Amino acid sequence: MSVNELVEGIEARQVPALARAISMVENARDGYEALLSAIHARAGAAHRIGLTGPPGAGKSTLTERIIHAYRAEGHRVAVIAVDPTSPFTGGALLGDRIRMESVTLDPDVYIRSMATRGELGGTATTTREICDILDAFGFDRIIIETVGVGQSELSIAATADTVVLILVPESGDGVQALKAGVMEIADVYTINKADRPGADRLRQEIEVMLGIRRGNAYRHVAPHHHPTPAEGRKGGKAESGATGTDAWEPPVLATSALENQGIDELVHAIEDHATHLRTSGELESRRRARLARHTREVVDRTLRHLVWRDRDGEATLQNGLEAVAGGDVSPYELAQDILTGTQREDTNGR
Ligand SMILES: Nc1nc2c(ncn2[C@@H]2O[C@H](COP(=O)(O)OP(=O)(O)OP(=O)(O)O)[C@@H](O)[C@H]2O)c(=O)[nH]1
Ligand SMILES: [Mg+2]
Repeated sequence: MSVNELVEGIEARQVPALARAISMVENARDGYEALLSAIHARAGAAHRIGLTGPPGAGKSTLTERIIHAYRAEGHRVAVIAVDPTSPFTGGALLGDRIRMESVTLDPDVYIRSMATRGELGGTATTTREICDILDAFGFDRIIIETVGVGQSELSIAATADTVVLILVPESGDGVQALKAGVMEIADVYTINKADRPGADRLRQEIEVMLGIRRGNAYRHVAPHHHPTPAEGRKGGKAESGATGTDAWEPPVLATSALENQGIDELVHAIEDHATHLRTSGELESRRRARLARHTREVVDRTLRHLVWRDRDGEATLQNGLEAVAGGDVSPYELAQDILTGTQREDTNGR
């Protein structure tokens, strides 16, 4: 299928074209950037929801519940399950597919798993691009499920408009996760497995923690100055949720995906946040920031591809390593060779 055929297929909402387009982007096959460029103008209507939390927190079970809730409202829902730990597709994700079977026969639900590949990096970038395709295809709610609360998972979650952090009573890492910088990124918290003991305590702990953070944030604001909504919108501070009269206060919810409890409240919180983003002008500024970041990342990725793939940088590195180890060539000279695509033939001659 040519790029044009894929674009037409996406416009005609043909699932095979969608699947092929996603594979093309995932594998950075020839023409993928032309494809993304062609569909770019069609994307932008979907609300993107990042769902993250420790392994086994119930993210997939919760996702399935959220899909049902959205379908009941007539939304078209796509899910990308990103597996940052496994270099292969399948495995745990196959498990997800089986669990998701109650929704996979619905043509307005699309579930795709994506394995992260270390080498040339950029999982967050690729995730964003796959979201663009799903968005252009006509899914209006896109859920991105990532495992873990580390930096790379958070950067993937940050590709979303609304980030939901899922914690569980027994994980005990609720407060830890907040310390690790999740606080800055989560828009909605939910304690899943609330059917188990300890959920209330964790919930309170997190609420207290969030309140303290907010209190700390206010210390840096001049005492008698209350920013108007317009100021809050224009200033960078409103983006962090710390200041501004219309700042978002992340709710801390409790759910039981297993017993189907608290799902409506969770979906409402996500939708409230979506409304908040739109009405406060933050959606616009977030998306602008995301476009800037994305463009930078595309430049970086192109450079990496140019140097390491097209100019065979790794071979140049391996060839020159002996000379560097022997002290004849400095790493900086070898780096220059890699950047310019120069093979160093007589490494002993210098
Ligand atoms: N008791 C209880 N168990 C739950 C709940 N939600 C999910 N589980 C169970 O927790 C286990 C893990 O659920 P998943 O939905 O696969 O969790 P996950 O976060 O997607 O897991 P990974 O993707 O492997 O990190 C399963 O056995 C679920 O049945 C819940 O609300 N209460
Ligand atoms: Mg899962």
